[in-house]
Amino acid sequence: MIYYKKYMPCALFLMLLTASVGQLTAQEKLPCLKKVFKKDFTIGTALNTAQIEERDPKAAALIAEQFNTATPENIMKAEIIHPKWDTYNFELADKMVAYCKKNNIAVNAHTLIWHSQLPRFAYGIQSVDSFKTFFTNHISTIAARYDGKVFSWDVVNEALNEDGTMRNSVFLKKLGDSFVTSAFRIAAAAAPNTELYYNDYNNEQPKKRAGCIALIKKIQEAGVRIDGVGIQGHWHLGKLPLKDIEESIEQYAAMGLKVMFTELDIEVLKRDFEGADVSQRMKSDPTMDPYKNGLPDSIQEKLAADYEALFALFLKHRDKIERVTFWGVDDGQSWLNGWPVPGRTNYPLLFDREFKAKPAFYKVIALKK
Ligand code: 9MR
Repeated sequence: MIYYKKYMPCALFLMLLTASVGQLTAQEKLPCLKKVFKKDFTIGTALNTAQIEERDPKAAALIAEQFNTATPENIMKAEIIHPKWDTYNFELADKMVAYCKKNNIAVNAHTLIWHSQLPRFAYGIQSVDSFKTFFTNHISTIAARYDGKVFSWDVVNEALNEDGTMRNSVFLKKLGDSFVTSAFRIAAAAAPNTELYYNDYNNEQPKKRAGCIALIKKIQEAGVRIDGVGIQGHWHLGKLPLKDIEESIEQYAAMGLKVMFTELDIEVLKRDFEGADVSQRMKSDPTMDPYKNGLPDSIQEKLAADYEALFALFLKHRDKIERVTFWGVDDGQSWLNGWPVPGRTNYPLLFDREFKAKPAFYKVIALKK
């Protein structure tokens, strides 16, 4: 990828940061994730609209300096990019592609087929034939438009239940369980120059992993191209499933797949279930939001230790891992401030709300020293 060839010096980031927040001196050098892990895997972030439009100069400087790949957090999802049967809205996706090109960032496009964030009209389609037409047009129009402009696509997102069976989505109901293979077949024809991935959460867990392996085998046995699998990685402080993650890396790689961690964050607040099913919610009460005024050092250290253990495992399997993407640039952006309880103050990423590197950042970097 040409995007990886040119890197702006980290010193520029330092100067901007020094000027804007006044917390680093010109002598201090903040290491760059994308450079430190250059020989291991690419380092990504999710980008929201404000970031794509460069509304905050501090975020803009940090993104360009730290990351060499990015995933649109929402703007390429069907409800935004394909709001009506015959209307596509490419404005924001085009902006993202241009922004990333300018900053030497490879785009992982997200996502073609997902049961969530579908446009309203899709739920109203009655006949199977019309649904097939919607499905085919949606994938081929969007995948063809961005072929050669994005590096990869999450072709299908979250098609599985926790027990490894197929989720009872509108796609399953209308098209049957071959819809996943069909989606990859259509995407491969429309986007021959784009890598194609299956993406899910909890697919490192043994039962869901077995379902994921069976699903991908079906695609491979049909002679349809699939290049990799994404493990989202929405995990919890002190509960990293390291053994399951390691087994998953090995088993997916043994199928000839590239392995990616696609939506990494570590939740520090209370939640009584695992995963990232956006339809699940919990009641709000003050005890659910204990760190409104800052994260205690003890929790900060635990977070750093978790990230250190995770990246040590990633490095051990650097030959199989293609990309590690954080689900957001800084803690202020994280979707975990709003889910499963609205309005909490969460701390799941490597950069804080002022875009300052947290202890977890330095622990991860120190693994390469
Ligand atoms: O981070 C995204 C958030 O802004 C949206 O409100 C949410 C809506 O469904 O989707 C979030 O991103 C999800 C991703 O697309 C797929 N895996 C789970 C992510 C977190 O919910």
